[in-house]
Amino acid sequence: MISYIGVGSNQQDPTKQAQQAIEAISALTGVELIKQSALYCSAPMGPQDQPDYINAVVAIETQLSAEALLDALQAIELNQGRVRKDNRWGPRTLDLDIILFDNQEINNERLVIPHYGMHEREFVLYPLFEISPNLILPNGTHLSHLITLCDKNGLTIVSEVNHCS
Ligand code: ROI
Repeated sequence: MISYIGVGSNQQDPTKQAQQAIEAISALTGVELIKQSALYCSAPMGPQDQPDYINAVVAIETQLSAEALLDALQAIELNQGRVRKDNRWGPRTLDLDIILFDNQEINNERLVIPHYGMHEREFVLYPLFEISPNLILPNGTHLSHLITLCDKNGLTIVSEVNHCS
């Protein structure tokens, strides 16, 4: 089953955090990394008094259940120093979100898939579009359509001439 994971960080060397997280995901038992997007620099969504974010999306093939995958991703977050505070919209060392899981819609206490915020998050849609331009969501919406509705909001691909955080 193909699943897409969003990676985000704006603390403690975000580029390194993102790269290390992608390596950790690819090293998970029962997970094969299929594709990874470029690293993007994005303005913070939420309170503006926090650094820019590094964001990326990876496609994986996995035998794990969505819940087991979530457990594994949360273990990676903790291992990279994430402290779960009362900071829903605040800075984070590492955020790993399951954006899509197979073609499934999941809604329980732990998981809402497709990710509830993906439609309005340029830092999810554009990296996703980069690696999967023909993607269709479980409800039949084409990703290419969502992209036309979502402003880039200054999103840039990270390169050596572009120092983000
Ligand atoms: N803003 C950006 N640009 N990227 C993120 O990954 C991100 N993650 C979050 C909030 C605080 C909503 N803002 C973000 O959790």
